[in-house]
Amino acid sequence: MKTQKTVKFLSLLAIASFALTSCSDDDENGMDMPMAEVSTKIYTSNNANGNIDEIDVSDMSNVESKTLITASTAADGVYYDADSDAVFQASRSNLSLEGFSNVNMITSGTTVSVDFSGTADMTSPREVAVNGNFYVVADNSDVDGDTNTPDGRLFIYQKSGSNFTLRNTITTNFKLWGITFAGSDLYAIVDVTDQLAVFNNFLSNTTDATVMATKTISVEGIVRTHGLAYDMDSDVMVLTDIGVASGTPTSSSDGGFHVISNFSNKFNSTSNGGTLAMSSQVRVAGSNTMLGNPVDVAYDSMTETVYIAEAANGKILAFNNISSGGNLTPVLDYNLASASAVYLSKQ
Ligand SMILES: [Ca+2]
Ligand SMILES: [Ca+2]
Ligand SMILES: [Ca+2]
Repeated sequence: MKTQKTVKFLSLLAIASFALTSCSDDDENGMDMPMAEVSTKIYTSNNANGNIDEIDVSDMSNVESKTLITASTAADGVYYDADSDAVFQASRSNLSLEGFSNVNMITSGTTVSVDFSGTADMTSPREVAVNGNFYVVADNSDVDGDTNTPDGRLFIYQKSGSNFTLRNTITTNFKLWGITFAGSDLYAIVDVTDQLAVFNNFLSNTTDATVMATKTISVEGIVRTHGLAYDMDSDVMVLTDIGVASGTPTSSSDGGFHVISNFSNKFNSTSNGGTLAMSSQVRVAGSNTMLGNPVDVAYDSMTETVYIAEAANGKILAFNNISSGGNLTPVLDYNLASASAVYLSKQ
């Protein structure tokens, strides 16, 4: 990613330099550029109206946002590709991937038409994880017609031009929700449990098949995990805990999230079927947090900020100063009914 950003920055510099120097190609004054500021944006999807919000959190004291009006009425699993300036989500009303171009140019409230589309293969799409041109969607519908046996499907799409083509489908022997790539490995939370699974070299599974996770561990202190975010540069994993999903008076304030630093080492040293101890984690939860059902998460390692899609309370939340955990008050409280997914993009 860093290489891509550098290439993009250099090409922008080249364009700006060309514009400034006009026809003169030996003028070095084009390098007299202002320092590029880091722009931090959050992209969200939701199950209330299916629209996509872009929230500019570069300056947390002056947050700006815009809404792209989509034809979908419910969506999950959002992703932004900075190189093509396109945003993608898994439509739960159309049961397919959909993408929208020229995001930077679109003004808030614009009704957008689908520029990238896939076939409607899915039943209940949730999180999206991207690796190159491969877009993996977790589907949490029952596979075998018996809701008493846990299972799920991972739909592997390949993006080519404006189309997503279904390459193959992997069936899991557990219920799915959040998924994310760490290099070639795919991490998946085991829904309705406190467990985290990994599939090593996930995309090497090129045919329709049932595939067992390479390793599954329990995460102490979590009731029911749902969303996850992994940052490779800092080696930090963040897992959400939705507690009780619904039906009790505390279900909208019983959530939290866990931050696991030095994650690779801790995961590798936990045996298959073993438990990663609470003492190796930091937990954020409590009455100040507004965490009830945190269904998805993104992590900014540069500012050590955690972004949460909070479904029960209808919000996008952000937390910083997370190192000691506890009952933190969010630094961002952005209303988004039935928030389902959040994605971080820094440029
Ligand atoms: Ca089943
Ligand atoms: Ca809850
Ligand atoms: Ca996400």
